[in-house]
Amino acid sequence: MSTDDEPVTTLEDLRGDLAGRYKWAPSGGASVDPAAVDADLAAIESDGYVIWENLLGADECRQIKEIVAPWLVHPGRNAFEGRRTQRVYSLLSRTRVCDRLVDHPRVLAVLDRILMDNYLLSALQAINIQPGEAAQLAHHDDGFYPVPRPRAPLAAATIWAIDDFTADNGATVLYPGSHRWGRRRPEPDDPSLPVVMPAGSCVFFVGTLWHGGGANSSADARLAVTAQYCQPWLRPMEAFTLSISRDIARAVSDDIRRMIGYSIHPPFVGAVDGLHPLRLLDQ
Ligand SMILES: O=C(O)CCC(=O)C(=O)O
Repeated sequence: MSTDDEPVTTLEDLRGDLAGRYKWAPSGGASVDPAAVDADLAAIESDGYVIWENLLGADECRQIKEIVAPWLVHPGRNAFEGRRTQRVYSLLSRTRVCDRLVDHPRVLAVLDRILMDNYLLSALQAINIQPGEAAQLAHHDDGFYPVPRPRAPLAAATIWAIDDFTADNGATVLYPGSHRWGRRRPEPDDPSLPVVMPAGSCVFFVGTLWHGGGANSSADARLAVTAQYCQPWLRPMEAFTLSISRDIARAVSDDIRRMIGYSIHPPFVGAVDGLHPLRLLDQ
């Protein structure tokens, strides 16, 4: 598989792209001022998260709300999903209206530094927390990968406020600094805070940060969209290669296409019949 005549003595020697035709290219995150990314990373290193206010305009939030509303029908099936919470999975296979959230340059710029090249989209969901919902079980998003802590994150998440997030309507609750914890869980005395932010804002946090959806004691529902990402050598939560048609794979951006599995983690991970998955889209 080596593309040149160099001898191959370790897998490192095979790091080049599997197919010369489909070269890795920088993500849209390359357009972000490196000083802004440095500041984001410093916040993430210190606290485990960073908040970006007003990345989306009111019209975009309204559009997302209108498109998603008809699918918000089923309550959660267990306490984790939330019995008074509605979730819409696989948003990418349903609508293009959230694409801009998934491949937002600010998000990709941070992912480019935290995860390995060819990181994957692990989930894209709408989460609507209704009045009367209790606080969600605290968790960290890469907790289902059986790799002991403390450790570097294996994943990262964004939660986009489509409605204003307030202290009493279910704003995500974070445990700042908990990304550094070892085997412990949050306890009642651990400092936590609700991510109060206006609609159109986004909180980014690493997969090791403890958090959960907040209780909603207000009179209104709280709509969010969450996009989650993982290392390219892990199995994503949602099997996008199965849920997304090839027509949709052709329609999305290069970054999204790469993140839904049309990419290779060198030297072989993600190959289809021994070839680069992008060849499927040439057919
Ligand atoms: O809805 C939220 O604010 C958080 C949801 C969450 O963390 C999850 O379901 O994994």
